[in-house]
Amino acid sequence: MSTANSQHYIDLENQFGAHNYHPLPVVLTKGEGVYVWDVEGNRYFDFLSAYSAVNQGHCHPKIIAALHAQSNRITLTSRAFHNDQLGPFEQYITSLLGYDRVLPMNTGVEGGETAIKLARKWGYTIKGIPQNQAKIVFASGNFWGRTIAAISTSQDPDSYGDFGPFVPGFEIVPYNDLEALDKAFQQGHVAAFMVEPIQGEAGVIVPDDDYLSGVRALCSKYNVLWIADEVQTGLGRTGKMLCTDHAGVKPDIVILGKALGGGVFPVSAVLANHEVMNVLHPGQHGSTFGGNPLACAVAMAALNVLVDEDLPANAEAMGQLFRERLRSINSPLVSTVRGKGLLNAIDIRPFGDGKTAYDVCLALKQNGLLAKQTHTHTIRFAPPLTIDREQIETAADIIANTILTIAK
Ligand code: IF1
Repeated sequence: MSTANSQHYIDLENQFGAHNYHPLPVVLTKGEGVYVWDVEGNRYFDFLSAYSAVNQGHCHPKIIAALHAQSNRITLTSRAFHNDQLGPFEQYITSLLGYDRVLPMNTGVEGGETAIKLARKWGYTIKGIPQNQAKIVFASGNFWGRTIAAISTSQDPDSYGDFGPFVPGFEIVPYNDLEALDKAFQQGHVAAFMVEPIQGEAGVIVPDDDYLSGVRALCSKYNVLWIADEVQTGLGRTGKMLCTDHAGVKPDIVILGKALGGGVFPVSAVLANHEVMNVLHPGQHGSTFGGNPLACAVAMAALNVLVDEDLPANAEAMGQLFRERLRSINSPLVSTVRGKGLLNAIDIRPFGDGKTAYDVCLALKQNGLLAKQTHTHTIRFAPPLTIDREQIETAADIIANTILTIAK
């Protein structure tokens, strides 16, 4: 356990770190499964899972074992040379998810940038779009990271404010609106449509049941690549291995990140079939750490855990139970409950003297559960997918009791 108290660590961050976050006032020092502990020894349910990067639970023994074993052999070779982990990882993930090829990167946003480069190059060299006229369509409310390209598609002033000028060739259509998408595609020169199957940061926005199949049909009709950003929704989070599996449709490009690294290492990946992936030739894309042997060993263990423990199915079952419990909370504070699998959220009506979802999160922390608000009135609940029935019921009780007492 740490020797100093929480305030000591918070003061250090305030004095020496950039203030680009406003964390909940808790200092974590240990994680195991669905639980984390602060430096005072208090235990909490982790209902954020590092924004769905800890789907397999904190410090999963099989993932830690893979990390240790590989770290004692070789950790980084660069792609200037081959290594004995990359090929097996590529074979495993492409066969598991049903694509011909994979391009490994590190962070989710690098996955997004990679997908956009692939789509643009495919647009020029295969679809025949005139040079520098390729358009990529995004959905309003999207969030795919913090790079200049990623904030160029954002409608959130906190994301894009004072960071211009922005990347050209991006268009925005309303989310969950097939008519608007059809119209955008009719303008021509569209290389791709990039969209989250469920919008995470926007507040766990679940589209209509026919939206994803409609996206698939329109992209096929207009010869537009469908890029599914599954960085947050993928790898079991919504009750299927990929969120698009709920609709039984296959995007042309899938972006994975977060839980691909098993909560211990940054690993992202872009999957596509030959026609798309083969537009890239040596020297046209890459990254120092992309596909490093340590990342590949950890990612194979992370995927193995999802499959061996059937975590997508557990997420589906525990998610249904969780939403039922949340919907039974009889409180004027809760306006909506929504989600799929173990990606859920509730909207909190302002209460007391202007209190919001953040105040509910503070109270939840006092009661032993860590969660994060998004956009003032929404609280996202995303525990590790390893959570069991007893744990999800205990956590739901904590949430219910907190909400029922906070407004008194
Ligand atoms: C932060 C949000 C979540 C993502 C989707 C790509 C990325 C993300 C759908 C980029 C990243 C993270 C970023 C992190 C907090 C978190 C987040 F609140 F910012 F929006 F999850 F909702 N696609 N999301 O959600 O992946 O480059 O971060 O590995 O920036 O504060 P990354």
